[in-house]
Amino acid sequence: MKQLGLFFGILFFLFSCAPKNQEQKDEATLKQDAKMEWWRDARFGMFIHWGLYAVPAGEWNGKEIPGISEWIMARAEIPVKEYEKLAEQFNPVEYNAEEWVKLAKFAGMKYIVITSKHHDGFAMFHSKASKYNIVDATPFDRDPLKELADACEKHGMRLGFYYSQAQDWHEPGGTYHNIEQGVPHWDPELEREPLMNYINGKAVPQVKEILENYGGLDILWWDTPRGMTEEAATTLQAEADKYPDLITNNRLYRPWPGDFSTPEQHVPPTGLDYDWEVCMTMNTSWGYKRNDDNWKSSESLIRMLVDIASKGGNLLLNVGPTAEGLIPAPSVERLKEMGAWMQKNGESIYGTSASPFFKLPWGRCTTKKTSSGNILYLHVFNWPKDGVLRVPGLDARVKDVYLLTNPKQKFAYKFEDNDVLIHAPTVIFDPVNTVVVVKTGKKMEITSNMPSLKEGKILMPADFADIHNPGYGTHAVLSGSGTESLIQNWVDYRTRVEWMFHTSDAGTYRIEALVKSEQPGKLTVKLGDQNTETEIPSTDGNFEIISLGEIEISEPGNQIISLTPVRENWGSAELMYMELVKL
Ligand code: H79
Repeated sequence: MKQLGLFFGILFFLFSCAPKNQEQKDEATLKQDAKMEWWRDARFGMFIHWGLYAVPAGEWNGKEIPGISEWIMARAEIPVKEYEKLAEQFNPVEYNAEEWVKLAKFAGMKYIVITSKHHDGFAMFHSKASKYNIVDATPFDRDPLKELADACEKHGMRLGFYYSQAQDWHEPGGTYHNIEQGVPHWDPELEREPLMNYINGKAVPQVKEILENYGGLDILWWDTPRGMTEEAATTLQAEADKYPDLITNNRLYRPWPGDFSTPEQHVPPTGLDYDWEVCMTMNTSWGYKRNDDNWKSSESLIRMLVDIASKGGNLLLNVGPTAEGLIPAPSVERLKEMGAWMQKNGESIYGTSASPFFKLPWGRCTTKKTSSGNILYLHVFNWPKDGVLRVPGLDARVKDVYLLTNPKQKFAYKFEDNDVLIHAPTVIFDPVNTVVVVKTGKKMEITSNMPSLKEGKILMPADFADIHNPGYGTHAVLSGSGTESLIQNWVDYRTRVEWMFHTSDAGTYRIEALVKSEQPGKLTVKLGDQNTETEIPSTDGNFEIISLGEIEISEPGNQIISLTPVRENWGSAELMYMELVKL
């Protein structure tokens, strides 16, 4: 095993992707590291979508409007003057900023980002630049963002504001979703003006207000640069630049670096080589939507946070408070359950780095470097039924193995070939995620367990795949682990399934897969610049080994192979593994 690993030449060194030595870094990188330090350590924040849209809560004139609640004005094509009237009904007297901050804190969140103005153009703070704001236009005579800023200050919570800089459906110069296609604004009464009128007349003054009046924001979160121009972007960026510690995202313009990138409603399958934050809803809508009961389970949310941390990213998890000013009960329940887990296991999340392993069939890993060595936090989602937790390719002096929630609970371990086998009693400590801590010496090397050529075959199980789901759409999911792992609910034709593998032999390979499908479909198999379309027959609801054609590998080494449905010919499929057979 060991020789094979070396032979493949795919040794992965721990922290190989982590920052270089301090001496080697230039001044700009050091400054950026210092600015991002708290954010990188935080790992978990609360997104709050709160605005006038909480009043209709997804319904207009007695009809349910499809889609996300904060988009109701555009989706139901509500005229500006009519939408404005919602302000008269918006009186969130139950709002208690301190309760929200305490809840976020209990959940283990280290920062909050709240909508100061969404696409509807309504400011949730007292603005002198536009009367269309919560203090001047509603019966609620308070500035909720001032109250939130004070509560955050009091409880040591970092604070950011979301600001929709481009889309402003209320203003003659603001943009809207289909402006770039030349579609007129749905309200003919709203006479058009140049973008810069709105930028200079409202966006810049309001951005100045939020940056100046709320005790120094930590984050400014731009959104949807539809219809933005470079001039508009640089004008706004000039305001942000006045605050050297301010962290901003990449959504001011397209493309735009910002300080971090923002996968929305999906978790990237692997880490990114840039700071990143997944923003995610607990149900479907961001803003409060009365009939949106599509709640994710607490278990899947905890695992999502762990998954993201194991890839080196942050999770900004959303709540959509009601028009009364309350965070909906299902959200509170989930945050409390996440908090219960985080209070016991937070050490394995905060300030950790990405996993040094390729894939771990039983779960995830996060790491920390200490003065005396390394800590591996093994997050076990699927507790091993055979009592053996295999840590693949770990070459290090193991000093201690114990349960994070009870350090007195030690685990026996042994080395076998290149792996460390931890003796895991059959009792499951935490069915959601048990964290086993492995302390090692300073020297630690990890050999990748990437699928590779063995006896003429390369086996790529479902749980070694990277599933690239679209943000808005149906998500394919992975269930089970090891030989029981399975990609299910592969319904969306935009979902791409991809494997990385290694081969020591060039040549022709036959592709086989164990698939279940109800109806025939078509897939594109892609490797390098080879694209071949191949048919998937109906398997009548049974798992069958099917052939996906042949591919040519011209050079040995690491490869990526992907399967993408052909749009017109896709129903759904389940997949257990793919195998390449050397011809
Ligand atoms: O604030 C949240 C969303 O309101 C905002 N970003 C997050 C953080 C967002 N704006 N646009 N999108 C997300 C992308 C979604 C676009 C769509 Fe549509 C909305 C697809 C379907 C509804 C707009 C309406 C474009 C097509 C129809």
